Amino acid sequence: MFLIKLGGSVITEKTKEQPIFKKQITDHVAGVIQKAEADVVVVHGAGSFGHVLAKKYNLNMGCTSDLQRQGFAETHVLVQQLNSFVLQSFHENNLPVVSIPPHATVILNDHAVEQIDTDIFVRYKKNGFIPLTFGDVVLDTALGCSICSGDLLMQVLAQTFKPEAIIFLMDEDGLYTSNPKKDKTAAFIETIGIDELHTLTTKLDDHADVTKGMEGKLQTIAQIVYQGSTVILLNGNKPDRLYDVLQGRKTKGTIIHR
Ligand code: IP8
Repeated sequence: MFLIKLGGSVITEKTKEQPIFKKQITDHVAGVIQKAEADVVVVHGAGSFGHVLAKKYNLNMGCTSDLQRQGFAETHVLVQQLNSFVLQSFHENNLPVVSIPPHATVILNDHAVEQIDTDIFVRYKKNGFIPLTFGDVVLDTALGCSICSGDLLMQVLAQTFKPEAIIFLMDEDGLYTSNPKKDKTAAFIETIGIDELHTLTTKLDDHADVTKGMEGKLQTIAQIVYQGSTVILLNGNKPDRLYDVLQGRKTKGTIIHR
């Protein structure tokens, strides 16, 4: 099976303050998963539906004031809305998808997983469903509340399902030696080991979102690869590449290995 993360920058306009869902591209990704008849578990990021408010109310630092609790609720409403949009898109593409919301199934303790109901994912999957979860606001024993990123969920679900490949769909073709949006000399990386990954993190960390941006993402990916899985980074705006991977074919993307 494949574990797939739809990055927030693929399914939302992440550079805009206003939450805008990118329905067309989400439909296209869902259509590719349907066409490939792939066995999948899907996670999606929050993009502009989560990071703007989470930052405004400093939610990753906890919920200690009434204002932060209001901020938690406001963020909860928006990420839940995004999840409904993604759910609808998958459903319209005839995928038997079911939403598993982290705010009701995950408890963190100072950002680390204290409790998560992975059994519900396993059971839905055994019954032929596609579990769909997402970056969300959650309870945190030490902090009151914090943010559970989709990347953290990928790490936990990778341990649970031991997928043949773990795919991150992002808004670039994969990794580059430097930020391709700023540096024209950036060279594309087809394959990289986790040891070298550490050398890239600082160079790529230009946009800090509440879950530590690219640096946080690469740290989590390194953990996933360390646990024994291969990670593939693909351009989510070119869903045919996802189709190739789901069909076991080679395509343009970055493979991260031990
Ligand atoms: O986009 C963040 O999830 P991510 C979730 O996967 C919130 O990092 C609520 C900001």
